[in-house]
Amino acid sequence: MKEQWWQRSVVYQIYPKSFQDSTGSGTGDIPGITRRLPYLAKLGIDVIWLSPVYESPMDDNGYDISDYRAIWPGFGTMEDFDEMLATAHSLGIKIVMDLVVNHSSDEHEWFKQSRSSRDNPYRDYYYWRDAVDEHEPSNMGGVFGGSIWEWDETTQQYYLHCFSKKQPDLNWENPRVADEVFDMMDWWLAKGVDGFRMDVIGMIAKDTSFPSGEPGPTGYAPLFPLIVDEGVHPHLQDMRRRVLSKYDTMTVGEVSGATVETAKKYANLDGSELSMVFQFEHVSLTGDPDRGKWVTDKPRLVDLKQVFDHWETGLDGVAWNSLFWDNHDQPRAVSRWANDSDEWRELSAKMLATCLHLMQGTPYIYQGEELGMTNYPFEDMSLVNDLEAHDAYRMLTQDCGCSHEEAMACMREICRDNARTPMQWDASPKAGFTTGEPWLPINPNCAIINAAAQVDDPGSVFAHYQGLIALRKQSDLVVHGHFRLLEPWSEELFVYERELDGQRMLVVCNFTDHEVAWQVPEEYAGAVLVEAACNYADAPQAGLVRPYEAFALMAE
Ligand code: ISL
Repeated sequence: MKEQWWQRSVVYQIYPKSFQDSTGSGTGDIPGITRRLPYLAKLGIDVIWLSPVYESPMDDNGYDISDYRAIWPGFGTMEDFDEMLATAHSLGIKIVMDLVVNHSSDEHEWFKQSRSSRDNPYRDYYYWRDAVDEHEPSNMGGVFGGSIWEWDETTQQYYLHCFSKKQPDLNWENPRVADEVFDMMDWWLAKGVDGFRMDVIGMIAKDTSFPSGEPGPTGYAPLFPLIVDEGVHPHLQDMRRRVLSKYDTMTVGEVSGATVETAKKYANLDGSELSMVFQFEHVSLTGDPDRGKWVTDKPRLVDLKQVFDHWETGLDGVAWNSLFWDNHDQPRAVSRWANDSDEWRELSAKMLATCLHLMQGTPYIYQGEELGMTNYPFEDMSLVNDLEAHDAYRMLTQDCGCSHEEAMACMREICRDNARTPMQWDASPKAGFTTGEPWLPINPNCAIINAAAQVDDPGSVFAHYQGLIALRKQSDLVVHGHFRLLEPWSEELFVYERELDGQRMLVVCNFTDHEVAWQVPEEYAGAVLVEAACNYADAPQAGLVRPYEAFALMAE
């Protein structure tokens, strides 16, 4: 099968509100991104995934779009966008836009029309239902808490919103919705963007009988039975035929409930739907039926390895996966998966990078991850912005009986704002992010963790990422090699092999802060050390793996 460019690429995700402010507003913007493109070129990444920059009332930081063909003025203008795209292309960097079409904003013209009367031509762009016995049509709860139904006084019906009530779900059963979306995608692709990351695309098909379920402690039933996975694929195949087939794109489907089996449809290498899936099984290993993801437990390494093994071997040669620890919805990788103490932060951040970047799939770096940025020490909710976190705090303290301290411990471990604090460019009090008041607090550790201190330091986390990115570009084994998990039962080591045409690579990562006795298998005697993968300055030691050590060996 012919290699696609996105199989050899490394993606860098930009969350525009938090990347670089160029005006002093306290919020990042597009000219700020353009200014920092040389930094990304130096890192060596190939593609930017740009979180939404469209016109939006910003209820969910841009994941609520009120005009798909305009830029939110806080981020700049369409001219700023065009300049960013042209500059990125001149540096050899592609830009993939976020496409949020499971829902729009309630301030989108379509929804304004839709809610104006029952016989408006836009009525069926959304899901409207009558009350049942003066109650909501079903009892499912939304992703951000509360009901999925919102009552509309004017037309005396409920509308569906799986996320906030300002994010009404688009009705993909109406063919006009697909027509509008495909036209809009065509418009951006003709402009020169290189593809789309498709927000919750796995949710666009619903069981429109709108079933009810067994309610949990919040009084609402889980949402997932509403989603009809089989219903999504015809839409994506249609999208491929009508739009994507005209361009050479990278398309990424965010499908939180994807399984290895469904991913073979979403991301088949036959190119019938999308380039790759972005799924969450490895970041969903903790949680609680009542509290959802809001727990402080750490995932078990054995479980993590099992999930990676399943995906790596399950998709090999058939479909393509995304590799990530972090994104704008997840806590910071080094805090969540490794060790953000002063003693171990750098070493363990590099270990995580090696572990992920040498697997099969397209690696994603979330802004600041390449510096080893950490979670934020939130003490109370006053500095937390995210709407999901505020709902969760209410649920934890009111429905689940948690104390304030317990709820805040969950926030510090899990909440999305950990990832959204501003990018740490330098050691100044505002981290070089803004000259104004930042929209979210800047982590005080910017005095130590910042780009200026790392970009020219060959021993930095940044340099480690640089090395891994460069390695992928010149190694067929890293891109295409078959994966084999070793030591599946070790609670301490993540060890795997890649193999391609007789060439083999062994990757060894210690996920603990202590030495682990372990012998490199004999067939690697005389193998060559892969420098870019190693995080200690000196060679690995015989018979043991040092704390948070990562190394790789290549054998013919
Ligand atoms: O963060 C989550 C809730 O704990 C995820 O379940 C998340 O909501 C889900 O992955 C979908 O995320 C995407 O769509 C949301 C938006 O808020 C997220 O930022 C986006 O990544 C609604 O558009």
